[in-house]
Amino acid sequence: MKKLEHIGIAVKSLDVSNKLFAKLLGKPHYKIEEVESEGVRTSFFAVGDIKIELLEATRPDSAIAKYIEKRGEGLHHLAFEVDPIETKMSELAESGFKLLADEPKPGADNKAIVFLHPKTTNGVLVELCQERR
Ligand code: CMX
Repeated sequence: MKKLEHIGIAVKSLDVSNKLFAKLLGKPHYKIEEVESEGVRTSFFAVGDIKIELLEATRPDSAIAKYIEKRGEGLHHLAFEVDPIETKMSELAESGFKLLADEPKPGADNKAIVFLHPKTTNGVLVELCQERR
């Protein structure tokens, strides 16, 4: 892993939480982006080298809607930057981690992304991401 790239937080309302996190962090979000394929609307805050990604569900079958229904708002995933993502996926699969897809897919912030199942990572949903070139 190259670095912790961002921390994803599941929220019920991006509008409400954007205000809350702006107050907490002392600066506003710098962008909002919808990822249709994931059923999410996201906003980003910069804190040093790390980003905080707030995630709001855009439809009931979104992973974020299910997460909030089951566990409430809160820490959703940790995203690590990797390069190249395919090599890291093979390495981790060989080491016994369960990947949630065979190939990386488009995520927010111009990234190719893939997730590891939280049951194989001590209950923490882990995302691998790589800048799309
Ligand atoms: N962190 C930790 N555990 C989680 C979790 C999360 N974010 N989401 C679900 N789980 C746990 C559940 O609590 C549940 O645990 P128990 O069996 O102990 O109750 C278990 O995983 C299975 O969860 P589930 O509610 O039955 O949900 P699903 O199996 O339908 O899906 C998961 C779980 C992780 C496979 C699914 O959410 C997924 O594929 N996530 C990856 C995609 C994603 O999260 N997209 C949104 C973000 C997109 C972006 O960042 O752009």
